[in-house]
Amino acid sequence: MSDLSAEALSLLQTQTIELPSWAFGNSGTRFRVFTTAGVPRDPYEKIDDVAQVHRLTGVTPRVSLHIPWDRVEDYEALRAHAENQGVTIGTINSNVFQDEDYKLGSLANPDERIRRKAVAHHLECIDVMRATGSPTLKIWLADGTNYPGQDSIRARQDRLAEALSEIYAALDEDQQLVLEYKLFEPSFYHTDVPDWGTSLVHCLALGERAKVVLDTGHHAPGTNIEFIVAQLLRLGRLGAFDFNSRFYADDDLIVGAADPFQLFRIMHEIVSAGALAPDSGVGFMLDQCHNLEEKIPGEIRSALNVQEATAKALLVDREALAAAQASGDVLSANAVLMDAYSTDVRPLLAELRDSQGLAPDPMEAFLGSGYLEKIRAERVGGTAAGWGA
Ligand code: LRH
Ligand code: MN
Ligand code: MN
Repeated sequence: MSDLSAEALSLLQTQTIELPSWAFGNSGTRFRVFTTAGVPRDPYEKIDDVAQVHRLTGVTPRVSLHIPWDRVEDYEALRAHAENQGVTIGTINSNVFQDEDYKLGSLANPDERIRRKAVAHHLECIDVMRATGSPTLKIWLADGTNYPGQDSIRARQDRLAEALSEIYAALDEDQQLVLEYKLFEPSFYHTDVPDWGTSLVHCLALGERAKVVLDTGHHAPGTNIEFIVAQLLRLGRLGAFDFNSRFYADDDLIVGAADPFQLFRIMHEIVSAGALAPDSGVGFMLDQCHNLEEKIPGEIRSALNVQEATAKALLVDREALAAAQASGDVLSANAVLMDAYSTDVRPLLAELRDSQGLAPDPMEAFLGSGYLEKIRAERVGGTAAGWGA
């Protein structure tokens, strides 16, 4: 198929992208949560929509849940529902940022009672992992301060390290923890886990089953994200991506929309390190909100953007690249990458889908399927993604 080697094609076929349950609910800005007709009313219906994206794209067989946004009575029933729909439950995200008690932080809070409450929430998440078969606990903390002197930066790191080690110790042998970082927001003076270095320091102290999660929206403008990817892969500590696009801050726009070239450069590092294989331990997840566009088409577009960037990265002529690099031929080396990036891989992917019994154009297939009309008629009173709940 096209210029892809048989090996590259089989790697492309095994790539999977995990979808966030919250991408399917109503969302908005800090000014307004907008409503979209037909959005899911509960976690069961969010899973139905994930399964619909998977049926059409063939590459999204897992869903991330966020607790308590996706809290249900019976998690085993939720797991069975997912499996009946042909998908599984992937990462469990904790949430210690929407409770009055967490005003001054969660795991790094100066108040022992609140730290205990935040640890207990993570233990609940580990129970949810057991019931749903989820292998990964994802932690993102809103912890930080707004004013110099508000709290001790160093004491907060110590409290955080202690709380994380308690959570890590509660994991089963076949479970892992991924720690997400974010430059700023909601804290504006300092954030307790602001960068990959801080996340890595905590993960190294915890043990081998603690890894860094890289949200592409959580960096300063101009940050070379593929450098971070290469470094974490080198150290075996890249646990997962939260893919999305940013123009300014944590915009949560469709991955590959703002900067498809950056997505390609990231995937080039992944392919170069052999980290695309399903057993590489790197999770490819989306973390997005569709404020203006329809949710399901937004997720289809996102999955296709990741797939296209991956196909382009697989097209890189690695032998020619290595030769140009070894001989110091700067322009030829750059041209090898640009040739791959400039290739239109859409026909190749359409052909691949056709060979897998899928519609060549998943977006067109979805829009013609009647699914949107059906959920708009059936689902009345859909829920917010979480932010506006
Ligand atoms: C924080 C974040 C984190 C949360 C998600 C909803 O900005 O990226 O991953 O869990 O958004
Ligand atoms: Mn994220
Ligand atoms: Mn974010």
